[in-house]
Amino acid sequence: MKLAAPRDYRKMKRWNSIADLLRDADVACPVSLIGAPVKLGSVTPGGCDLAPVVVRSALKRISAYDVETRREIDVPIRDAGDVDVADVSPAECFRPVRDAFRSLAHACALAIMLGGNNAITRPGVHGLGDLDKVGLVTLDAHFDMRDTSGGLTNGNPVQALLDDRMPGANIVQIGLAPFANPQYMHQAAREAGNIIYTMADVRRRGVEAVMTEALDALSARCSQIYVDFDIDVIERGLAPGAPGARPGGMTTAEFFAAARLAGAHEKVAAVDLAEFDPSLDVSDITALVAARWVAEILAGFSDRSG
Ligand SMILES: [Mn+2]
Repeated sequence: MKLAAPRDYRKMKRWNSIADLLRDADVACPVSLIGAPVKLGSVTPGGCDLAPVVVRSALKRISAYDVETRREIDVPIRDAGDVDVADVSPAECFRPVRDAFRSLAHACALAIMLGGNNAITRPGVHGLGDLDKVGLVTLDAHFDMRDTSGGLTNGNPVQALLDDRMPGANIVQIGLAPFANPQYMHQAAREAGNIIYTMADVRRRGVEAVMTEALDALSARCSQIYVDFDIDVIERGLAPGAPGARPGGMTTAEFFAAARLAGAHEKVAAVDLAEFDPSLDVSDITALVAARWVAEILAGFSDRSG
């Protein structure tokens, strides 16, 4: 009996990772990535500045092949490096982060910013342009509406944007955790006109329904949408490297589904991942969550028609 020649799987054996999609800073690509390692001004001081390096390294462990859709992600990513903001306050980082992110976002369809703490979100949103026309979705356990009179922190980017006259109706907040926010902030968010979905809303309706409704609502009134993924929206046990995370938060599966929908939406021009502190991580759990988040954004982006 003659045996068929074995297929040469050695030729197919290459492990393509998401890190293999990164290109140099001078190469034009549909998607761009920049690090903004802001750590000062954190309500809980830590090592959020370490995240961009750790996430890029973890991308090597994320295969570019999505077994569920049977598709290999092949979107090249312009890696613009990191803005030099590890030792400056949120107030001082505003201009360099906004300007770097603005030039990045103008040159591509989707710009990804790796924090850093959540103070990166205000300059990121300004980088897209006129606040009347920009929508913001936050996935965050917190309103991030601490008073700004004592200065900018990672606890007040949303309040700071409202102070900048961003309309509350342009802001959707998803995943707010019980017993993690004060009453006055909820009141202030409602009075500003922010659209609010608590963690219970996400659980009852499903993250896809909530995220789709949020993006549709902002599409109707905004020309571009920025989605801020504060990793502390995730259940603390599933994201130990998120200093603000609490038990009872979002599952990683829900977080990934939300990321894929954000990546797929034509009006989403920018996304950020904030509040990952590698110095608190356990067994690389949060690093791998953050790295797969990048893959999910890209998988969504690959679904765009244009
Ligand atoms: Mn936050």
